[in-house]
Amino acid sequence: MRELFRPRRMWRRQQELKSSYDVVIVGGGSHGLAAAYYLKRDHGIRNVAVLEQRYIGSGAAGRNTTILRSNYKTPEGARFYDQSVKLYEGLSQELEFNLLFSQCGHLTLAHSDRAMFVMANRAEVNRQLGIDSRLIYPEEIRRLAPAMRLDQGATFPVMGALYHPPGGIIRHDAVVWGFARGADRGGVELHQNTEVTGLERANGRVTAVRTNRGTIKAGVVLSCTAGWSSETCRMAGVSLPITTHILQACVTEPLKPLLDVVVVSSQMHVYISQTDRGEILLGAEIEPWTTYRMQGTLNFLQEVCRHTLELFPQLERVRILRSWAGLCDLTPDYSPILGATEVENFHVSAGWGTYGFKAAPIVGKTLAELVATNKTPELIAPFALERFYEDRLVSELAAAAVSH
Ligand code: PYC
Repeated sequence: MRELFRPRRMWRRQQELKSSYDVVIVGGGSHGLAAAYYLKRDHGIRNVAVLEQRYIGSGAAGRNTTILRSNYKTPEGARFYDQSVKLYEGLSQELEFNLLFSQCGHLTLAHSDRAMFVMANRAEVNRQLGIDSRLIYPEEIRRLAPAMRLDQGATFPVMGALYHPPGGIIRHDAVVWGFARGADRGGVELHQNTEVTGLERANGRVTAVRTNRGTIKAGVVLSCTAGWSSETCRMAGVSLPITTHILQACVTEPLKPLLDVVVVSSQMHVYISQTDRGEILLGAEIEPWTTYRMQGTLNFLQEVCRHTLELFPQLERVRILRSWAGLCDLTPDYSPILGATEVENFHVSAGWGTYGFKAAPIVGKTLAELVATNKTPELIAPFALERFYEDRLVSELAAAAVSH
């Protein structure tokens, strides 16, 4: 009998699709699931379906390098991601799901006078918004990352770093599962293996969503499909200024604890952290060609290892276990496209490039508010699609180590 009252470990088994929902969310990744969760939590909206073409978290949410931070370049960006980190801080407790969030700190290395200048500027913008972020020098870097090579003999000697203590890593699958279970407990329906094949429109609105399991009516449609955003939005007749690229990453075999901070080098286009399992997680720059083909390359492995060994020569004999690629949807200013579109009841979360995972909770919360109130929250107003027509770009160019 007690079994009956035990909370569900994950989410309910898939049901039949209903003929209509108040809100249909396309994309069962971190953004779509967070939106579903906050629709119920903040606004009591539960007649919601999340449609995922494969399995929950099979897209960008399960392919990123798990880094969270808010040390962005623009006030609009830094303010926004700061709210996200703050929500992440309370999420394990709120979702009753251990997300393994480790605020171990984030170091962006500077290898030139120019980089030192850029980092000092970023620290200034961050600190004006109350974000903990400062320029530090080799002595302090050595204390934070004793295993890292800091001598002047390196190809790119380290002159300093932007240090961001609240940054860190979180278990990405757990974030997805936690939001999915939270949304499910609130009554939201999660439909995996449900591919959206078309959107029907009338009088400037989306009226129905066509899927491989039938057509459903929708009051509001949210597109949260990351790398596939251009395709989803095209179905609604919305054209986005996005190009799609792949980003690759890999992990080594597990090692004893070696690195207790996230290390990023913009000049070498590499970011390095150690997972809770002990693997060294390595990421590199975005591939410059546009593609939807998530195929890894040998060149990526060679380059990411070459740069990592510049900083950690002791890893020379460590084996790479796995590598993977994910899709990134890049906008011209490297900031997202978030909120309403010219189609009245069709809203988007798109254009994240490599920043999407960091933003999941605040995207979910603000999109839920937009749906519930029909008003754009002030925090996301700078990221409206119209900015590209009104020349109001929010440039996050070079706010990451991924050649954008
Ligand atoms: O912006 O922190 C970042 C990041 C890491 C990997 C891709 N982007």
